[in-house]
Amino acid sequence: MKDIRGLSVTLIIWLCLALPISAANCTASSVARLSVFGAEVLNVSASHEPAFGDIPGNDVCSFTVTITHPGTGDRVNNYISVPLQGWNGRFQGIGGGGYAAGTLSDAAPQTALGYSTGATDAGHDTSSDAVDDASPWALLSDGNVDQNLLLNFARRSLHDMTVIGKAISEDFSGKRVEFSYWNGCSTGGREGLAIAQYYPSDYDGIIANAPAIQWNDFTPAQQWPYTVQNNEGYVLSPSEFQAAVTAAIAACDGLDGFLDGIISAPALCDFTAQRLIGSNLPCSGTSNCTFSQQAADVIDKIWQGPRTPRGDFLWYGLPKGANFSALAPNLANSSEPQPFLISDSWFKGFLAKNLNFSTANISYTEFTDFFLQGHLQYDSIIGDASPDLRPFKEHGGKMITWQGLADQLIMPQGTQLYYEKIQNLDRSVHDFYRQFYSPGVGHCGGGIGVTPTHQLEQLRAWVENGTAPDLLQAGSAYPVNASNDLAVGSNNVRFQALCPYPQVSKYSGAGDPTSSGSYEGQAGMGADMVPQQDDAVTVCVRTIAGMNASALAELQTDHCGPV
Ligand SMILES: [Ca+2]
Repeated sequence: MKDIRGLSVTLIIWLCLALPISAANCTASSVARLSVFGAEVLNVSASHEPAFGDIPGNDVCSFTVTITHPGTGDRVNNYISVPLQGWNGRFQGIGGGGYAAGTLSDAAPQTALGYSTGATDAGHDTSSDAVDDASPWALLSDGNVDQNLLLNFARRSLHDMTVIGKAISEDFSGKRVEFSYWNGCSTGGREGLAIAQYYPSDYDGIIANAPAIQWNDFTPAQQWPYTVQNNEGYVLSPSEFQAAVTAAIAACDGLDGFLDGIISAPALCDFTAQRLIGSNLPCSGTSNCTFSQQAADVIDKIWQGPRTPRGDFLWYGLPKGANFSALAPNLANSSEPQPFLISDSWFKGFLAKNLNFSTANISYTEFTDFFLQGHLQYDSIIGDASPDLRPFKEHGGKMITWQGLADQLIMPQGTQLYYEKIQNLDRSVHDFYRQFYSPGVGHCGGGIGVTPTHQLEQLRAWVENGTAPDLLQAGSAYPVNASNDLAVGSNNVRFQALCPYPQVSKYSGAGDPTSSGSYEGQAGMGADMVPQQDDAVTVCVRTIAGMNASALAELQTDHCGPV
């Protein structure tokens, strides 16, 4: 009898687990276990969304959980979505971009894949305007930074959301979260690394792409092109910028051994704009028809990166080959230089602490002062570059970063420097954290180079099966030697596996570049952005003409040479 009763209980539990959750269960009362240490839950609401994100069949229950940290007056919204059917037992935290702590639109494609998802607004707006501009929330009053909302944005809200997201996933489904993943790029990449540092047990796997870590270095560095143009009294035209990018690529393309319109060995590229002086430019109206000494000086200062008035290093400049248009935008019918909105907002709100402050008048000396003050005031809040990842490693966490080597917003040199610092503390970093760099690719994508195609799947294989990503599968919608303006649609036509840093991808120099048989690993010069003492590393390349079954098998079984 006892055995039969036990069997019945087992059967009932099994039936409950196997049954899809009814839409009628999608109510706020269906989740009971919401306790967030340090916060108070103000409200929970639930809504059934049969086509979440306008994806047919993406049938989810979406919860909005509003919390506050007592005494602060903040109201933080957490957006959790759980599939009604086919939940895969995995929770995925969704990263943000710019000043938005979460990108809500990124959740729906992931619930369609079976994940439950979570994103937070960290107590301030997540709309597209809020991505570029922190002014609605930066200050409580002039000179008075809202440190609480900054802390929310930096890290606290990420953990709160994760606690809430896991609890709701489990309460609503009646099953436990088996694995959890963070997925983000840019601000989302910074958030992933902040979680690894501050909340090392929150996630089993973290995607931290093009991470906005070293916030107090790269954010002022984003303002450098604007400050240089103002201080030098010279506004570069789009044709001058483009001439510099085109000439740099032409000069340094072949240093990696393969003329493909991509600089894959940026550390070897010593091209300067001085070589362009006197060359012809496309011109119209009042724009210059000849490349001037002044234009060359301004571009070389931007490439060099921010320096103190006496020339001391502050941070890296834009990689050669990266587009200038993001950090040095041009407005039609304007003869004034324009700032990058995110860094300009940081200078006004958090450094000058005055939304009416004119950043156009910042001298080189004042720039250095702001740079150093930023470190002093905010490194402990939003530096996010502690290299000590031992607790994350001991938790068993695995992490992958990829970044474009032509990133036009966040200097990949900083990301590599961070990896070097981790490695200096822990020589086994490769066992739990790997970085991959995509030549010819911009910030979180864009450009003619290859970008990863199966990053989350490869991270899952590492976390759940112990299959480490010796190569990261990647693809490009552009054929070899395509120009940026060549429209080829959104489907990938070329595939290549990226090697983990500090190994690099390099063409062997012979044969058809669209045939995998033409490629082999060989020794060559490193493409690290930060020059190393010994720059000779073993490199490997596998370019696959089509992502067919045999190509995938090759990617999954092949290995790069030793570091
Ligand atoms: Ca090349």
